[in-house]
Amino acid sequence: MKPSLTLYLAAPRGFCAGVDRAIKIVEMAIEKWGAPVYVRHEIVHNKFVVDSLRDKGAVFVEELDECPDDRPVIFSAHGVPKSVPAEARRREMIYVDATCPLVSKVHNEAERHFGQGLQMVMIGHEGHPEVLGTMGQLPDGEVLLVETVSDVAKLQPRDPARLAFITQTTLSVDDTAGIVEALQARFPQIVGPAKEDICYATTNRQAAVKAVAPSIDALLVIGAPNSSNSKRLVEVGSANGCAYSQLVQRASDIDWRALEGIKAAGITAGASAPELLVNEVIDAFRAHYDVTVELVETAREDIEFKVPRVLREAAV
Ligand code: 0CN
Ligand code: SF4
Repeated sequence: MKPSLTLYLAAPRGFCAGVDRAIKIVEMAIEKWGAPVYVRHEIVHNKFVVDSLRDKGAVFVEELDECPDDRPVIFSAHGVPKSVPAEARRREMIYVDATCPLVSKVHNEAERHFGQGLQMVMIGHEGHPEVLGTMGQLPDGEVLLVETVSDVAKLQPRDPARLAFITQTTLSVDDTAGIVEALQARFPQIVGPAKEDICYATTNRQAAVKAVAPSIDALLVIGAPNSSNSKRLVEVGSANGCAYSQLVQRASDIDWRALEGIKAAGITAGASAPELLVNEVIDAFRAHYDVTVELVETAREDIEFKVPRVLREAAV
């Protein structure tokens, strides 16, 4: 007899519109131009996605100088510094930019503020490709990075009265609110978006975790260790009443010993994690427990982003 367990499935979870579009771009580029198609950085932060695209003919590299001039290259969903497409143009390469439109929106905000002579404060995680891409929209020194509330006190802007802020799209909604508050307290004239630049997918997935966290003994977030939005879901779980919140890439990562004796678990997936892996985890639970699945849906999503025109044209 297996012990009984209620499995709460958070919704929305998994693929967002930007990830869906980015993966389609790689697939359609391979169809149009044939293999190999180069991809600068993991198209989205998921090993399973990257491995399956590699099987179809994608070659993943970190930098443009690893790509030949005569093969197409795709830029990942996280965005790239301006210097990258500039270099691709200089080398007369075919490139397709899979930057999520919601990341491009932040790039445009940065440009607009820069055009008005404002220096930028970016809230984000140092070294993350989206942060490198967004900071790389403007000349060096124009974007100051803060990661925490205490970083705000250390800022040394050129002119405290001429500042704007922008954010990474995949941050913790709650932590970011605290940093924005600190910025506004120190720089009352700072210009910014209504709240921050966190995207709908990040916001919705965190809200769904908040809704399930109080009813569960364990939360499993399906996602990769380099996926910012997935890691934030783990933090939201632990901050909202589920002390055992863990990131797992797939079912084989689950520590069943740690789950012994639990009555209820929650499952969610980061924006770059395929539903196939969610189903794999549910099946693994079924092998260990007598499972009842309950859906906890806090929002519906119907956003879709078009692929760039060059890929919508007939294949050559
Ligand atoms: O996991 P992702 O590839 O990226 P981050 O959460 O690390 O930014 O998910 C897609 C998000 C974007 C852009
Ligand atoms: Fe775009 Fe948000 Fe998805 Fe990133 S997580 S690809 S910003 S929709």
